[in-house]
Amino acid sequence: MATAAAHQTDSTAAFHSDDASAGADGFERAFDAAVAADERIEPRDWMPDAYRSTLIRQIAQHAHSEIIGMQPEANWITRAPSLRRKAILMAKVQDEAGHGLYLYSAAETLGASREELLDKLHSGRQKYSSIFNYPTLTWADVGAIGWLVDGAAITNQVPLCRCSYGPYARAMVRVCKEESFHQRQGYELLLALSRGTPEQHAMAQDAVDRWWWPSLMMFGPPDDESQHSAQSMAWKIKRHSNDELRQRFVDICVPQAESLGLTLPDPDLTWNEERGHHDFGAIDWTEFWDVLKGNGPCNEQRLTQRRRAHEEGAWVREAAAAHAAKRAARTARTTETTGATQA
Ligand code: BYC
Repeated sequence: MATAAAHQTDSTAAFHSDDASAGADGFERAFDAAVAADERIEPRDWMPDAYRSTLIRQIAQHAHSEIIGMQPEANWITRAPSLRRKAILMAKVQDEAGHGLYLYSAAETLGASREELLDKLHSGRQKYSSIFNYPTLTWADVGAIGWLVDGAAITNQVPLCRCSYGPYARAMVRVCKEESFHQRQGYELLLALSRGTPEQHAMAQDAVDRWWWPSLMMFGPPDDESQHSAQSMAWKIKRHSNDELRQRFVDICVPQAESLGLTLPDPDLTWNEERGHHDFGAIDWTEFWDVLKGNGPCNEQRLTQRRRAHEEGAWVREAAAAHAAKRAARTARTTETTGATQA
């Protein structure tokens, strides 16, 4: 049943129930009506095949991004400049693993197992965010990732809390709360560097110079080249277009950069009074598509490391499966004995 059951209209009630008499056309009409009425679609509700596959594609890519995203930051855990910074960074990287788990679980509700999705990631048949194919060269990169990458992620993901698919929307609520902490820690880290020695300030500026443009690419291709946006917005999976969210992010970052005492590396960045938004320079879309094709600075390293981590974790999965089987057998034996006694 949809969570918004109390608000269901008559036209969608059959679709949320097991009433097979509605027929295929009836189900489709009821699905469309439920989406139009802003009701949540739940795992056992009827849904078009393409809606299901679009969700699996987006949620899987999102989950993969979370777990691949652990790598560039984990690179700095052993070199964090203080125990406090190390503890914060470890907690953040663990959070990303948790986000991956919520998202793989959301995809499982659509019939895609975690094993199958990981296999697609490892064989290059599914994508992860372009942003994680760039290297983390200095400690300031940890700050730039928090401020810009997590900031872009929040801008993109807050509207996903209202996604039409219930399990994805609910996972996003918690993810966004945690991302807010991540964004703040990045901002605070960069502020400390920016107000530190001239060398620290320069390191913070260099990190922002390198991460700014790739962060803008996180929102995906421009609207006129975004193959999925129109349908995903009609289904209320996406609530805003790629360009709308990118613009929102730029408008948020400009005053924050001023407060940080850092500049954004775009000479064309100016306030446009008429539009009520900042104009910004041209994004290098050739670089974006090239990174998606596997030619970014770290694509190969990220996938190799991911495959290795998966192989090295095989014994954990085997042990967990053996433990689950043992518990299931014990429960079955107990039930048998209890059942026998009762009889
Ligand atoms: N990178 O038609 P479009 C994070 C692909 S991680 C790679 O506009 P859509 C975090 C797109 O998949 C942030 N590929 O697609 C973690 C499609 O190819 P396929 C991850 C991209 O889906 C750790 C093609 O380009 N967040 O938060 O309508 C530490 C055409 O694009 C990218 C999410 O995944 C890209 N940047 O819109 C810190 C959020 N952009 O699939 C932070 C959920 C596009 O047909 N995802 N492509 O082969 C979304 O909101 C949407 O999927 C996107 C793309 C806006 C990304």
